[in-house]
Amino acid sequence: YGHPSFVLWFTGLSGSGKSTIANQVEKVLFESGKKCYSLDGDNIRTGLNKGLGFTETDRRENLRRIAEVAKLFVNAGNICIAAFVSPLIEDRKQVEEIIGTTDFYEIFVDTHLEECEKRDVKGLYKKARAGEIRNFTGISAPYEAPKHPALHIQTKNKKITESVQEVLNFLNDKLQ
Ligand code: GGZ
Repeated sequence: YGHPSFVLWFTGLSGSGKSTIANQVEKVLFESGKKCYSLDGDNIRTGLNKGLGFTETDRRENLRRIAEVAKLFVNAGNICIAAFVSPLIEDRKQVEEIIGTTDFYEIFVDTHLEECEKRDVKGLYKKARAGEIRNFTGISAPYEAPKHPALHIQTKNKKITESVQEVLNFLNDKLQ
């Protein structure tokens, strides 16, 4: 109550910046009095989805449960911000079906693989190239870019704050 509730679903490669952008958006929304809650690998894969890995089957189940949780947060009146690689069109479609199309906004954080790999903040790309991590998105597992995202952020030559602003502009009329 007081403001609409919906899910902002960030999809993109590991290291694309989706969590960073999502967290900044949450901060701004929170400070302007919105009820929001963020879901990401850190609070989901360590708890509810502990035990799920990165096979297609496990990712699908990971995302299905996250969608169900996101729906609960929406029903409780929140803006739910979810940041997951969610690499397959089919799986994101399942997510949208669970949450409901009218409450679901897909945001594509489009950072080229070369850039993600160059940053390699956690050293995961290096491990994936060395064959130490299997099914790594972009290296040994597919990433299917959204064809019609609600918002497409191209991060090349953009500061984080500029990408955050694009999300806030997108939300502006939804939060009037
Ligand atoms: C992709 C992996 C993998 C594999 C571990 N493939 O940069 P990060 O570290 O923090 O984000 C990635 C995160 C992806 O988890 P998600 O729950 O978002 O994935 S999915 O939506 O596909 O279920 C990365 C790390 O976990 N990670 N192994 N093989 N990312």
